[in-house]
Amino acid sequence: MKMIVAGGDGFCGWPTALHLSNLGHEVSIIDSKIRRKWDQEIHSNSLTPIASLEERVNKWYQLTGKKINIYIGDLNHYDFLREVLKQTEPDAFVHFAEQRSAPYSMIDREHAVFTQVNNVVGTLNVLYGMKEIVPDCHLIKLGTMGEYGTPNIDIEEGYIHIKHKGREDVLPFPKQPGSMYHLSKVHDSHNIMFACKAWGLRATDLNQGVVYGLHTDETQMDPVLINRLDYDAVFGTALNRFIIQAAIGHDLTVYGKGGQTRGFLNIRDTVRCIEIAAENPADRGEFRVFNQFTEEFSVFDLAEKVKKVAEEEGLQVNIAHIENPRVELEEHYYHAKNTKLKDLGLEPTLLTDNVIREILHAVMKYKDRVIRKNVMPDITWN
Ligand code: NAD
Ligand code: USQ
Repeated sequence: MKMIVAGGDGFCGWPTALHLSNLGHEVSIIDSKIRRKWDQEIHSNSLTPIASLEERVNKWYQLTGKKINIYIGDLNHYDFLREVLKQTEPDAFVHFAEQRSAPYSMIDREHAVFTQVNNVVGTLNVLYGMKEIVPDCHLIKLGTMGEYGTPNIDIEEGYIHIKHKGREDVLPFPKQPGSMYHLSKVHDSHNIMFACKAWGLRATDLNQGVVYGLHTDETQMDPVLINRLDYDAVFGTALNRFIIQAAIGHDLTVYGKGGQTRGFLNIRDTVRCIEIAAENPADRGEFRVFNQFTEEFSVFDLAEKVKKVAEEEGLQVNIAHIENPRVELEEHYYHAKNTKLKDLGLEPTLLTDNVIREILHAVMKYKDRVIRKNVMPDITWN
């Protein structure tokens, strides 16, 4: 298949581009490289030293003989996007290219507006580009489990069967997102659903949980292919942050009570989920939603798991309940369905002690790169 991976220089996109290329697909990356500029803006860095995108794809070619094309540009620039679609004529468009940090979107009005314009307009351009140039292309869009929030009922995969005043229907599951970033994903979902209905496009919205880990089989092939790994309070996410905090002797930063429960998955499963979605495309006119996570954990449970493994490795670890910078429930019901990807063949990588140990060992190599002042959160929701 001919595939575009938009956001292919990022944490999920880079390993996905390699994985799809390794499977024999013809991969083209679109990325504006803006993620690297956000590191400069917030004076932070990837824990791992990452090569330039050009060096990365050259090394991949040297190692495998497989060519990944790169198109440097912004999805918000429609003329650029049209040109790429015309040149590549993709069968699938994998869309990771958004501003994905909740704290970044909550810095101030400018960052909220930027996040929503970047994400919503970028996705709208992809929809119009597909309609105009490649109407049969399958859009595989990264959404988030955070679109649903934490309702006091089970979370279904995209749609819920409702009986109301003697009538019934299958309707989109209610959305209660928890940040300006998560809201942008809800807006995207609505726009994609409408485009599928109105223009007969085909789309899969992957409501992904929090991704942890770092390596995949492909990124491990050479140090130049290493993935980025975020640890700071703006872009770092719960489990990866805790492992890195344990490595540098920092208290594990559980926000508030720590009963916040979310869906999680290993980056190795992210790349496999994209493969599965691509090989089983949605029908024309279908807006399909998969919940892309493998296990549910509360943040306090995760901190305890990390503490146990790190102590077995001879590290001293303290769990701190710090004041929660976010507005969110710290104790709540959480149970979400995630059967659709498993029905299509996903075999989950579970979070065993050994998986945590492997990530910890990988992280220890680079722990001196951590800028400690970036670990504690300073962006608040209110
Ligand atoms: P990332 O920030 O590491 O990568 C995103 C990439 O997209 C970056 O390389 C950036 O330069 C690029 N980009 C952003 N806006 C762009 C634009 N307008 N035009 C072109 N390129 C642009 O993020 P990630 O962690 O790889 O996340 C990828 C996607 O997966 C996001 O949509 C995110 O919402 C979703 N997701 C991530 C996680 C997670 O835990 N990392 C969990 C659920 C969903
Ligand atoms: N948390 C802590 N301590 C930390 C960091 C986070 O207790 O040091 C808590 C947060 O308060 C929150 C939970 O952990 O309750 C998850 O936070 P996170 O920063 O790990 O993840 P989140 O902000 O939700 O965002 C990440 C990605 C985003 C993706 C989302 C999936 O950055 O792109 O959409 O995970 S989900 O959480 O399912 O919405």
